[in-house]
Amino acid sequence: MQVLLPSRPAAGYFTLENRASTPLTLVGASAPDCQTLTLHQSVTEGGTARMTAVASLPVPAYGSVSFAPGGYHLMCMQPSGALLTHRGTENVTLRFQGGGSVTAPFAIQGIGH
Ligand SMILES: [Cu+2]
Repeated sequence: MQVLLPSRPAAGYFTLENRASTPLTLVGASAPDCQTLTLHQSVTEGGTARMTAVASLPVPAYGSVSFAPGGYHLMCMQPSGALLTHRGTENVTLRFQGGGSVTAPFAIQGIGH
């Protein structure tokens, strides 16, 4: 999770790998120190960068999806707790269509890291 400024939204970057023979659809995310954690995509149109919310994101069988600056990211609104100390990890839960979920620790980084 990347914290830009306290009280500002934080962004989460990761690579989601699907090692199964069936496709997955990511439908949501949550973390204890985010009031909401939503799927976002950065897009550049006519030289202007903006973000849009993504309702769901398919992950192909044996494929992966990258969440990276300039593309998909998790947007943490109203970060609190560990996200404000710029240290440690935040347990992020990813939810998939069909009811499955996975929780993984995300390293917390302040700006400039
Ligand atoms: Cu965003």
